[in-house]
Amino acid sequence: MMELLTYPRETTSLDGIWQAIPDQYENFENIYGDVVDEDDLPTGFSAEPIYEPDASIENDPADFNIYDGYSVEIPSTFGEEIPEFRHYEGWVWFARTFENPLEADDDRAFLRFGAVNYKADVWLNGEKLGSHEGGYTPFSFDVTDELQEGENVVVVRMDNYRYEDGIPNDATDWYNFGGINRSVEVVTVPETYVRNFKVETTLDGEDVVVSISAWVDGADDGTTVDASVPELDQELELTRTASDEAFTGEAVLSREEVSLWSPEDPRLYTVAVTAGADSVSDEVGFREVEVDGSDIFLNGEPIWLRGIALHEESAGKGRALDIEDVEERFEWITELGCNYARLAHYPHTEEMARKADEEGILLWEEVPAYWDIEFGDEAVQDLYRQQLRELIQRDWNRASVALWSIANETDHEDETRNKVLSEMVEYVRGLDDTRLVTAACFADETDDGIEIQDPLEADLDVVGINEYYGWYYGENDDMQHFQEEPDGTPVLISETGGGAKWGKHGDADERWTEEFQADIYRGQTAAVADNDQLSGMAPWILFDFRAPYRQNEYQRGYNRKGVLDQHGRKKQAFHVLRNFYSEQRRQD
Ligand code: GCB
Repeated sequence: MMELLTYPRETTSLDGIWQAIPDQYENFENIYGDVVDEDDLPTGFSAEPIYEPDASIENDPADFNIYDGYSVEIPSTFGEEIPEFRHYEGWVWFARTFENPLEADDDRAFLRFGAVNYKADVWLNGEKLGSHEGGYTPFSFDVTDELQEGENVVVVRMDNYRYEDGIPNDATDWYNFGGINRSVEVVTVPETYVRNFKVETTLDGEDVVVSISAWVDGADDGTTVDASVPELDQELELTRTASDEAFTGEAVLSREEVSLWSPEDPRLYTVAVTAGADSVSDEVGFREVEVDGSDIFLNGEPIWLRGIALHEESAGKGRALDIEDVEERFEWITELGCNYARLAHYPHTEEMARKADEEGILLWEEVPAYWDIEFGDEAVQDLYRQQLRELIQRDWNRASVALWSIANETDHEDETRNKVLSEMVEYVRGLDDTRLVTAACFADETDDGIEIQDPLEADLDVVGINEYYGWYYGENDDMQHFQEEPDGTPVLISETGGGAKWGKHGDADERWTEEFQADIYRGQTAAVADNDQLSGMAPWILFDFRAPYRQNEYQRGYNRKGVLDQHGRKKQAFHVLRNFYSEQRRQD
């Protein structure tokens, strides 16, 4: 299944006020569940029109009336919108009406959700469109046949239970923010339309080879598909050899005429693709990222990644970031002197990658295969591939995205995990082999020092190591004992750090003080600076985030490892890291 590319299109937004009703006892299933039987409906309900109280029933109490729910703004995190449901996990029904946006009879229409955490069942005018599992990636339904003249009603049953066989599973060190967390829109397209396209850049000596692939639905033998890069005077016809394949073409440019995308010069070009009456365009940077020996290269030059990790969260808004939140995050990242950020532990809003493209920040993007996933379960493997696919097909035109991370802290002594992760690496490469595949792994302590013993190293382009020397174990500067392998796989420190309560001061050996945390950063940065196998770091983490596991007197529901607190107030470690990065920059 190819993800529908919607961003470069004009769409009809269904953001705004929706009605929402929590359904803790799962009462509503009778209406919209698989068995819709009028006789089974609780008193006060009728199936048509949806959820309207039955006027023929005297004193109809209409205990649940979708037109009389809580009014919530979409996108949003449900528990943040309705404070009395702040910690609720379970079913919530959402509904709204909208006018049919179709303009011509032969247009097709899709209903697209940016993300619903965690499961969504969707109906349009009483017809079930389908279901989706996975809280962080987009999905869409073809609604051409279900749309009716005039008013339409869309109903979503959101389910934010945590599941043992989910991805993530039921235990995470982040908050379970349920809701329609990202935008909803109706996308209308002509009968023949570009479902998605992919732009890939490779450097060959002085040549910059730009390959474009376009997936066109409804194409026949007579359909012509063209691509252009107007600023570079490029126009090419894309062709295909079989009807189930993508249309492809290649432009060979010279390095002199193209400004390659980089953190120093994040140049974007408009790339347009036309298929019959349909035309889409996007802003795309041309660049090449690869590894050679123990180094990561951008456009043929080695690069050291000065990063920071972050969750997708904003105080009082949960996971539903707006554009001001996105901008604020990049202001902090830039102020730290970063050229790189790890978007942990799941796909963040696509606005993050778009902003990173503009700002010149390389990204690590990740799916939430976190801790104890049921890797042996085939349905879980399908869900795993689905989430990888939905992320990759959403962001594969973002120059900023350099690394696809397939997992975080999974057990490398588990044979099933080793086999499945190895398969996932190949799956990712099959979708996109122009980026680096990575995972956040553990290093092991051996008689020789600290080493990577995870067999996945052999499959990955880059190994991430999560280590907490100076916090959970060991000394701040223990990473100096990390054993370099000559020409070994490049390693990024994907996590390191410690907790501090903003404003708590004391000695550097007093846990939870800013001084204690700053000292960890001093030790860690000194230990990693001179190791040839290390290609960068992304300490844990930019700002404090909600975490139900963390309940001591300094935490009270927050993981306090941020170099900022949840309100954006700086701790001392912020300055230590910024100074280290400015020193690194001088050496570059
Ligand atoms: C980790 C996890 C991260 C946690 C962090 C911590 O290794 O990957 O999700 O929040 O440690 O604070 O312990």
